[in-house]
Amino acid sequence: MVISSLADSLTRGVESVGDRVSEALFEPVIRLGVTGLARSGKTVFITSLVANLLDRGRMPGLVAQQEGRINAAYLQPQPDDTVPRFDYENHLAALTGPQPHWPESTRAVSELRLSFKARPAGLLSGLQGPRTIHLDIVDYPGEWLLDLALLDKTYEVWSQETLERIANRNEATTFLAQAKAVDPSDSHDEPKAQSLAKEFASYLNAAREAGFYDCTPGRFLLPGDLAGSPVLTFAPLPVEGHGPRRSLHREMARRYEAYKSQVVKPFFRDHFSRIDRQVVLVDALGAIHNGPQAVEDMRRAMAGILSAFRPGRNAWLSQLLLGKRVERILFAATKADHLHHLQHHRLTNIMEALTREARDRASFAGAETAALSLASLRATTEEIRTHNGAELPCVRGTLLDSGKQAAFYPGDLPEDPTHLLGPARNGSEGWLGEDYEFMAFAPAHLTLRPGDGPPHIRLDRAAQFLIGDRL
Ligand SMILES: Nc1nc2c(ncn2[C@@H]2O[C@H](COP(=O)(O)OP(=O)(O)OP(=O)(O)O)[C@@H](O)[C@H]2O)c(=O)[nH]1
Ligand SMILES: [Mg+2]
Repeated sequence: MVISSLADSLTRGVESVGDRVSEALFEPVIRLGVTGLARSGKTVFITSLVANLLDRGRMPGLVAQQEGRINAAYLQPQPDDTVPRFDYENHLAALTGPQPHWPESTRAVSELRLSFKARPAGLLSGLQGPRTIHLDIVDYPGEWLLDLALLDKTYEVWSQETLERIANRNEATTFLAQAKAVDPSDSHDEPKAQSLAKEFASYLNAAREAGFYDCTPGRFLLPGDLAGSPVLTFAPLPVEGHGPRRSLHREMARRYEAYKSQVVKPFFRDHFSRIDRQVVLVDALGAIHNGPQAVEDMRRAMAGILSAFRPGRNAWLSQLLLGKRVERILFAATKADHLHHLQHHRLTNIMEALTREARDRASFAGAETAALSLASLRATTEEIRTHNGAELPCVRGTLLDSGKQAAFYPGDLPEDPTHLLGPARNGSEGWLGEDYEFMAFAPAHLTLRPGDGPPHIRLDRAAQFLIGDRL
């Protein structure tokens, strides 16, 4: 245990020295982490961001672009040979091809390197030629960050907390019945362990479908090549003490520990520890549509995610990071093209309030944070419609289900975000007096002018916050 954490921090030390040397002497590298819970819009965000950084006609908010200092941007082979490449070309073809469609769900880590040739700002700009700056974009599931909380917990504590939290969820009924029916101090029985793990995984999947955000351990949702292996064959059980040798309890606890050391820690060591800038994408509109419970869950998940960025909270992680920290974190509400721009500031207010609360809750001191609402790929146009004598700011687009064009009014977000966050925290069943509908739109047919990337909302502002100061 001690040896492995020592080794971790040594590797990290050598690497960061290497990073710093190459940064000082050669070409600076910015590692931008892009995360968010399932379906929050990570793939579309990265695809459109890269397309708009390659063709910057729609990026006036990126200061280096506005000052004419970016001479070129181009894709390059990424530095990490064992991480899958982000499939930029195929995702872009899906979004902007003759039959535009949203890209497939991804759910694993992937990476892409974009390099800039840019002249420095200010006084140096006339004296120095263009420098090369690399932007390494790393896409990873937000659920993996929530797994950090497991590192502090024993199997027994985790079991108890999980069983309590899910006790009243319909999605968990079958699993809970099964967990109650076993005696964890019975001797270990593999088919029983497998059946419990399988039922727990189907609960997690159903919970995620139902809009819950606390669906950890994250790898249960996206097992990949770990499917069926012992590190994913455990489940929370009503346990006390240590359990007798060779019992189901002991074996479950052993696997839970293996999950922590062989799944959670390697992710933090190999990916998380190297990130400089981070964007956390949040489908806030989707949560609002799902009701107060979902909004409250989302707030908790944001606090959980932020606590991974709070240095010092976790001894293992602080040792791994050796004082290095993520410098900037952007919390962005995605899919803002579901709202007329008259309502965008309200969505931003909600994100700001959520971020603030999440920060307070994680008693966060560290990175610079900001909140924003954006659309990575704008799928709608705006129009004002008169309905019962009132003017409604609507958006128009192609409905994903039927392929028909429709104008759509999603409901009136409150000017004061506490009108949403208050009921969410107080456990209200539904929103008072207002219903929030959000339709799924298909991506629009595009005819792009040369030099323009795909249409978006505030992607340039997001890019400026995340990397603008380094260009
Ligand atoms: N209207 C609109 N819809 C969007 C936008 N971005 C994402 N979406 C919708 O959100 C869905 C999920 O987007 P993805 O980018 O695939 O999300 P993800 O986070 O990569 O999802 P996973 O890979 O499943 O975790 C898309 O299929 C679209 O329906 C946007 O800018 N505008
Ligand atoms: Mg994806």
